[in-house]
Amino acid sequence: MEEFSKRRAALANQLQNNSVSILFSAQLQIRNGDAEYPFRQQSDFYYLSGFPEPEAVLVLSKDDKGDLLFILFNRTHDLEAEVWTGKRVGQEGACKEYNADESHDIQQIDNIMPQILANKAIIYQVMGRCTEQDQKIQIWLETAKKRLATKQRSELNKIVSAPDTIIDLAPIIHEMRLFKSIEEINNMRKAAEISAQAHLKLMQQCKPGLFEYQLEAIFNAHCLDQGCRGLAYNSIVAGGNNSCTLHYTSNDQKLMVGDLVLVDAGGEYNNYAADITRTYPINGKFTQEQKQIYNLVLQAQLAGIEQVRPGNLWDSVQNIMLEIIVKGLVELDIMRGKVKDLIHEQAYKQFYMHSSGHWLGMDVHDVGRYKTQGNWRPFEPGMVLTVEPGIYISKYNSKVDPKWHGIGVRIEDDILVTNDGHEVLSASAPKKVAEIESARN
Ligand SMILES: [Mn+2]
Repeated sequence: MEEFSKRRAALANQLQNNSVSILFSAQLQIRNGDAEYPFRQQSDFYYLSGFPEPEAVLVLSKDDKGDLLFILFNRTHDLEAEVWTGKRVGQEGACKEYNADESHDIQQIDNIMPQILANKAIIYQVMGRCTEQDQKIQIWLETAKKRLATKQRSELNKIVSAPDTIIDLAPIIHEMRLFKSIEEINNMRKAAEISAQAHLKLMQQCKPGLFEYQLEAIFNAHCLDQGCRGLAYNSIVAGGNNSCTLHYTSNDQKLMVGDLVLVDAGGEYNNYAADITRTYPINGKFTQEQKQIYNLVLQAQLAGIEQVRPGNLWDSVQNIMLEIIVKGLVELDIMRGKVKDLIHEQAYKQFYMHSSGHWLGMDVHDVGRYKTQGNWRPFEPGMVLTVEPGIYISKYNSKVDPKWHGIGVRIEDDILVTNDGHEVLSASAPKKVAEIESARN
């Protein structure tokens, strides 16, 4: 819990005196009828509190001397409800286990929040995430103003005021979240290792005749068995031409001899995501064409990963990968023209239509800016990103020789920027042709 205290202190250092920061937990979401989706805490809220329950609000109150008060509103003990849905942390637990200075019953928040806001100058909140939450803060502010107006009349010589400035909290927290601490890196390493081993298992057990969802089942089982409480996102298991649909998630088709299967899947460990893609032949052996496309994507990915080191700019990864992919496609006579022109005209977009990757953390497409002041930002130690080039040749692309049809390849790894370069967190999932072919049981 000390880690969370440190984060609150680091955030507070960036907040102005005389301010109140307000952050809402995630809410339970209905799946259908009265059944709920599994609860997943809102990432910013978890980052600052470690608190695992819904119906909670985190408040950081910073006074005019700069002293910080951590106030948590959360559910109170309710023996009857706890019989149904399990033990709650309660107010005492919030203080003892989660280091809150004060904890109040969430039912009291409409009464207490206006008191907390009184005589403060600034509200920090995450703006525009949820209308209902934005409105609640407005109501607390209104109530605070009304109460103060009454007070002002009765205590004429006291200076009382309500906040008159609202600042978005999200960019401040998100810049912090972009740089992972040692504890966070350990969680991410674990998520990546479990997921990489799951990918290896799929390679070993894949065979023609299985359905896509059966590979998905093996992946999920391995992650849950190893301590992930869920997946970081919906798995993509795409056989044959389905691999050319970037976010294919129906996963309900039969895997056919001679096709590739693309699996983009990652477990979530302690709320930290892995995001790994591997592509391999369903019957264990690449055809000539599949191998040519695969090795081209792999060559691009390895060169892209090489660019990940402190000081290099975000777009250096995509630039080198594009050059390799376009040059390769021209050599294979899949594209025609000058490499430079094809890149400039973005002609490659019919085969490679996405970016080089994204930040990775608690959210699979994690928070953090990619540009500062209009320029691509340089890599710095502690950042984690994916590098995931792909080539997708749909059977519907009539301009291409049919021998290439239905070949969709993406290779994706999770990369930590270190002091002198990078570490591939997902390295234990095989990706060389020979490794993949020999992985089959
Ligand atoms: Mn990804």
